[in-house]
Amino acid sequence: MRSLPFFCRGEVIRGFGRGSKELGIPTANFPDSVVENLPSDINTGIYYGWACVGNGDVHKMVMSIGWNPYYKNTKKSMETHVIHSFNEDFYGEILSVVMVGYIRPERSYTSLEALIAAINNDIEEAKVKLELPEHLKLRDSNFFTRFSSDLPSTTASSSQTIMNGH
Ligand code: ADP
Ligand code: RBF
Ligand code: MG
Repeated sequence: MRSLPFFCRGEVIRGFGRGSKELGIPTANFPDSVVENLPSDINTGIYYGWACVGNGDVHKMVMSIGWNPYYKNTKKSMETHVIHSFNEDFYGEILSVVMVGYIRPERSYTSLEALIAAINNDIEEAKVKLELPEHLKLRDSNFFTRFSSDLPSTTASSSQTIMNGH
């Protein structure tokens, strides 16, 4: 996938309200505008990378892009599970992410337990892979440090365009 690493950011919106929190794995959903702007070589499936909420710390993340075959969604979604415990929800905040690697395609599982186990495997894989020096470098990129709600939005979005041009 030529487009990796892929940098993007957007507002955290309400998802399907299916309560992935009940699975113990909340996912922050991006709006349609972000999903529609994905480059064509970013396939559906599960990715890992770095994420930051507002101007907060940068954490490891896993992301699912697609139609959640287990649930047979009709709408393509892009959902990020940040590997960190937050005290509060952050709907309406700006989530910045860099997708650095691909893990696997989305699958339909025969039980909810099997889906949860697969997601927990993805989280473990992401934790290990992100320790590689080439990935740690992206955590420190100025894509995260140059984003501030104090900056004019043109500055914030032009840094995103520059980063995706590598
Ligand atoms: P929804 O269907 O609205 O996306 P979820 O059950 O997937 O609902 O929960 C997602 C929400 O949980 C996020 O939008 C965010 O506000 C909150 N949240 C709390 N902790 C996390 C986390 N570690 N990763 C992602 N979202 C989290
Ligand atoms: N949904 C699927 O239907 N199949 C999958 O293989 C799948 N893998 C996921 C992997 C990760 C790391 C995450 C965060 C989500 C995944 N999901 C998958 C999406 C999951 O079904 C979704 O987050 C919940 O339904 C809540 O919207
Ligand atoms: Mg969600």
